[in-house]
Amino acid sequence: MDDERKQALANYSDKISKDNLVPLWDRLKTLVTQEPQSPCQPYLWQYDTIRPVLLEAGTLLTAKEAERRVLILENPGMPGESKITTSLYAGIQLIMPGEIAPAHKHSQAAFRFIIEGSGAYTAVGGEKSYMSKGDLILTPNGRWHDHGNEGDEPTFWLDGLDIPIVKFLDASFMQHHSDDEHPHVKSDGDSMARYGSGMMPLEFEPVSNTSPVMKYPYDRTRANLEKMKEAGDVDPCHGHKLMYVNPVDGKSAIPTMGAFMQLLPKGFETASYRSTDATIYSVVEGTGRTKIGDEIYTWGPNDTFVVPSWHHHQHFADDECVLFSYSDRPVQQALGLWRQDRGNR
Ligand code: GTQ
Repeated sequence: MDDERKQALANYSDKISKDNLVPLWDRLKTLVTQEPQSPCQPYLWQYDTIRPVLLEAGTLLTAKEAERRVLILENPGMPGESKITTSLYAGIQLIMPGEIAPAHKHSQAAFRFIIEGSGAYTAVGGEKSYMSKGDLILTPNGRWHDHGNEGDEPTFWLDGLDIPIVKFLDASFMQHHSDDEHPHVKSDGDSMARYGSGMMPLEFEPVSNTSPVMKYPYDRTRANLEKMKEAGDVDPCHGHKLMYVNPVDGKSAIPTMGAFMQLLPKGFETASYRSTDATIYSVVEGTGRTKIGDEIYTWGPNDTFVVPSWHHHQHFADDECVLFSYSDRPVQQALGLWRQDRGNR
């Protein structure tokens, strides 16, 4: 294109901009990319970095003052956006012995993946779920929830929320309860007994597309992975991997976030894999490394790391390792967008 036409087009763009019009021919390549182009960067947060500064926050303000005492894990590629991936949020929450994080409800769904401590609980709709390391506790959207700590240890967990998705859709509502605690009317394990053991109460009508089971305890998850390991049918890309499901429909336990747990046998090296769902990992057991693109990230228990969309990655397990992970996979699948590349394995 000659300079004269370039100038004419630039003048044209200037002229129409005052009417809030933009030529697509200047933007098409960045809007409709050949492959995912994300500002999300690979990153690893060591628990040893987070734990002491979060405990320090415990001396600076109470859980009640903070409402939720959380350090957000913010992706370095998206400063100021409170996102760990373009669609999801992650934070580490601390509740000290005797504290209560007061009851509220919101459009955002959450899960709590327990990292350290016991004696604390999350109560959802009056059912208290007590926390132990490796448990997954759900907070479906729109349900009253409060957290408390009846034990004598500080308790830490990973909060996974769909905050960026709800913000993108401009669908956020939240309310505070008139009391700090919603009445606790059901005991720990109530929903698991009713819905989570291969049986269902007669005439049960689900009230939402979120799992009615509030807690997926680690002792069960771990035992299931152990059985799979003994059976030996290992997947080259994933090791032994399970997804947390809603027993009503077999789909993701939370409709906006897929959650997974995998066991990698000692010495196992996963085959190179990529998928369009950027994935957040929390290390439960073992030490190892993950190669993302050309970079190696070395991890141990309670570390958190993020693999962006469509980045080739491989895990190397130095010990027997257990990794929890979550992503927006159910959203992409519902919209027919999800893709994976198993390198033909
Ligand atoms: O525990 O309800 O990390 O509302 C962010 C927002 C936790 C919670 C977070 C929340 C919560």
